[in-house]
Amino acid sequence: MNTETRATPIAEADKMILRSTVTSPYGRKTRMAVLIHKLTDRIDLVPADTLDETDTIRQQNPLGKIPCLLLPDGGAIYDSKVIVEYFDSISDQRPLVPTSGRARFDVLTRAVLADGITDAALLMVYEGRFREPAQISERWLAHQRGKIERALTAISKAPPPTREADLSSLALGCALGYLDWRQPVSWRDAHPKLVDWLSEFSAHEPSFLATVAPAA
Ligand SMILES: N[C@@H](CCC(=O)N[C@@H](CS)C(=O)NCC(=O)O)C(=O)O
Repeated sequence: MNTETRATPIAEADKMILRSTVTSPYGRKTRMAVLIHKLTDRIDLVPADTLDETDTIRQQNPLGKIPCLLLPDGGAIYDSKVIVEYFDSISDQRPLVPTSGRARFDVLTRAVLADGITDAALLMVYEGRFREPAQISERWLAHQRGKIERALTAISKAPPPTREADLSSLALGCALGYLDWRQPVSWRDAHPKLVDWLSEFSAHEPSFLATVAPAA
């Protein structure tokens, strides 16, 4: 995946553009899927600044969120889980989301649970980033912490497989990686099963370490 910084990216005839930073946990999920699906040569990674009102990300995804995949025909695909399913649809590798049956809904639901950890962690980080210290709501932070704690407890009882990646293992790996990186909560002491899960997953899924965020 080539990285470039031009401000108004236009997809080349046969190439897609992934608008994402290398620090976004949702972007990481899609970057892992690019590697797993061996699509690196077909995609350029172009960063986006979601706080810059002149950044074209706001036209490409009106929600102004990354990741966003730009297709050569001018179309845009978001959010991260839809992008992963799109990669499934154009790749000859095993799909990361089962195409039918109960397995599909189990993986999608577990992926939503894992993404919910990231959603809550991100809100905690944004609380510190966008508010003056006096405005920070401890009640809101505790509300988000409760979601993270309940989701970690639930997912540690039935974690995804570590040796055959699917959307939910990508989402969980990215969620735990984000908790380790930004540290909105400390989770390792209370969830040793997930600590083991993460080390097994990172040992068996090379795209996880290949997409690690730069030091905070
Ligand atoms: N549900 C979305 C969440 C994407 C998301 O929240 N991305 C963050 C960066 S990690 C973002 O763009 N934040 C900027 C904003 O919310 O304005 C997905 O799975 O792609």
